[in-house]
Amino acid sequence: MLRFKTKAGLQTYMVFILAMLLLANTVSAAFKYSMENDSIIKQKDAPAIIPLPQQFSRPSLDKAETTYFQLTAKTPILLEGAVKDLLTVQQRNEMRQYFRNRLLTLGGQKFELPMLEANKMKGMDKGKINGRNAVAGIVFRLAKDQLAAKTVNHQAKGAYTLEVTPGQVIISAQDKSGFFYGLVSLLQLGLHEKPLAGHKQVINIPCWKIKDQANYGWRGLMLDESRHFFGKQHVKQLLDWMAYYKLNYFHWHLTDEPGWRLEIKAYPKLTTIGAIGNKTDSTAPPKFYTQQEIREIVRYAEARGITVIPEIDMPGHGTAANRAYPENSGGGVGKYANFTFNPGATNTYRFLTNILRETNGLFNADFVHLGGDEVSFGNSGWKDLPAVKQLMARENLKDNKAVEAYFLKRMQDSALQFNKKIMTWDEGVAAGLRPDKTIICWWRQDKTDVLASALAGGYDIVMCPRIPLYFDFVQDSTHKVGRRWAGKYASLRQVFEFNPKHYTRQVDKKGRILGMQANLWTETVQTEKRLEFMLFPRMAALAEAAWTKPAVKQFNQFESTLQQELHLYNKAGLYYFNPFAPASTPEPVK
Ligand code: TNX
Repeated sequence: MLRFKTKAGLQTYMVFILAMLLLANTVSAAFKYSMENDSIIKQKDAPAIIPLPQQFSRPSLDKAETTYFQLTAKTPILLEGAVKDLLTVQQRNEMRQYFRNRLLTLGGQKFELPMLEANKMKGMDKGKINGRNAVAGIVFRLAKDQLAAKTVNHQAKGAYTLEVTPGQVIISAQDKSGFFYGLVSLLQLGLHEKPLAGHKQVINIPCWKIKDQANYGWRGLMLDESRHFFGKQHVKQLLDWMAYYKLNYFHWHLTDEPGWRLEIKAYPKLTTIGAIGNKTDSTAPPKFYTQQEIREIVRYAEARGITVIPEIDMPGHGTAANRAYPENSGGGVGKYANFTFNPGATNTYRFLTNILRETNGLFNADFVHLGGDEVSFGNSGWKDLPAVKQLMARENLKDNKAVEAYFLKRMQDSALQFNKKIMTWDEGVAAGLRPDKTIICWWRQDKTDVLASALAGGYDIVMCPRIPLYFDFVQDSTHKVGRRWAGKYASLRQVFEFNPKHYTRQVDKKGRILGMQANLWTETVQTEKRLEFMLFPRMAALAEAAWTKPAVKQFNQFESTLQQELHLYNKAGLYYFNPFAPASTPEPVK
C-alpha cells in the first residue's frame, strides 16, 4: 500500500495518474482515428450521392436548427423568375415526373411536389433561412455567374449547385441539365437516408452545400439488342437508371449477325426476316422496334437528359440484313458466312443510304454510329467478287483494307447528306475519315498505337477499352459465364478506377477525349436477370469514373454509399451482383 507523507504528495500522484490515463486515451483515439482515416471517409463526411460531387461541405447552421430539410408531400418546387423562361412547361413537368416516379419506386413515397412560379408562393409554409422567413420549398434559381469551369469539350453543360438547409433547398444552374442533375442529387440524398420510422410522409434530406459539374461530357452506355432482344420496358428502365447516375449517352447496337432490330419502311424484310432469331436460337420469333416505339424511347431518353445514338453496323456484322436482302451480301466464310456487305455494288450504297435516311428521321442525335469493326472476319472473298475487282481497278485500291476505307468514306458522305457526323469503332482510324466529322470509340485496349494515331489524326474519342469497360466481361473471379481477356476481367473496382489519362497522358495534348462508355454485348446475356446482373452495380462505378474527378473520389466512400444503394436495387426488384457478399447473388447462367 502506498503511503503519502503529505496531502500535496497524494495530489501530485493523483494528477500524474490522471495525466497518464488521458494520454493513453488520446494515443488510442489517435491510433483509431488514423486507422479509420486511412481507409474510410465516414459516410457523414461525404454526401451519399453517386457519382460523388466535386465539391461539398456542411452548411454552417445555427445550433438551434436541425440538420435536415424535411421533404413532405406538400413541398413545392419553386421556379424563380428567369428559370421559367429557361425551362419550357414540358421540361419542367418531365423533371418533376422523373423525381416523383423515382421517389415512388425507390422510396415508396407518393409525393405531389407541386411546381409553382415563385411569385405565386404566398401563404405557403415558412421555414427559417439565414434568420429570415422563407418558403419551405425546393427553389430553382438561375445562376448569375458562370458556374462551370470552361473546358474543351462540352463539359460545362449540367453544372449546378445544391444547397440543402433546414428551411429551404436551393438549386442553381444555367441550363436544363444542371437543374435536372441538382434534382437527382437531392433525390439521392433523400433516398439514401434511413426512413424515419412511422413517418411515411416525410423524407429527411441531410444538409449539404454542393458545387458540381461533370469531369467528362460523354458518359455513355451501349446495349447490344441484336444478340438478344430485351424490349421497350427494359430499355426505359435502363434509361431511368442512367439518368439517376447522370449518364447522358445511350448507344444502341441495333443490327448485327443474329438479328436486325429496327423497322425500316423501305425494306420490310429487314424485320419480317432479319429480325427472326437471336444468338442462342436462330428460329426465335421476330423481335424488333417499330418506328413508333423508337420515337417513344428517344423522347423518353431526352426527357432524362440522354441522347440516343443508333448503330447500324457496316460493312461487317451485316449478316441479318443479308439474310433479308441477299443481293447486298459481300460474302464471308464458315461461321461468318454473309458477314459483310458488298462494297463493290452500287446497290449496296443505295440500300444503306436509304436505311440511314430513315434512321436519321427517328433519332435527334448529331451522330450515327456506322460500326466499321472486325470486317476482316468476313471479307476474304471480296477479291473474288467481280464488282469489287472493278472497284479496285477503278479507284486504284490495292487491298481489302483500302476497299474497307473506301466503303466507310463513302458512307460517311451519305451520313453527311443528312447532316449527321459519324461514330465508328477504332478500326475507322485507319480509313482516313474526316476528323472533324468523326468520333472514334477506342475499344481494343491492347492497341494503344491505334489510340495514339487517332489522337494524332485529330479525332475526338470515346474511351471504351474492353478492360474494364466491356460489361459482357465477368466482374468477379468466381464468375464463369462472361468473357475474360488473358484471364483479366472487369471488376467493380477497376471500373471505378478507370482513368483515360492513364492511356493518354503522353498523347492527348488537345483534350480530345470526350469521355467514356461501357458496352454491354449480349452474346452471353439471354435474360433480363443476367442483363441486370451485368449492369448493377458496375453502372454506378462507371458514373463515378466518368463524372467525378480522380482526386475527389474514394473507393471506400463509394462502397459505403453503395451499401445503401443495394437496398434501393432491392426495392426496384433488380437482380444485381452484391460485391460485399458475392455468394448471396449467384451468377445467372443465361
Ligand atoms: C467485339 S467491340 C465486338 C462485338 C462483340 C464483342 C464481345 C466490337 C466493336 N466488336 O461484336 O460483341 O467483342 O465482347
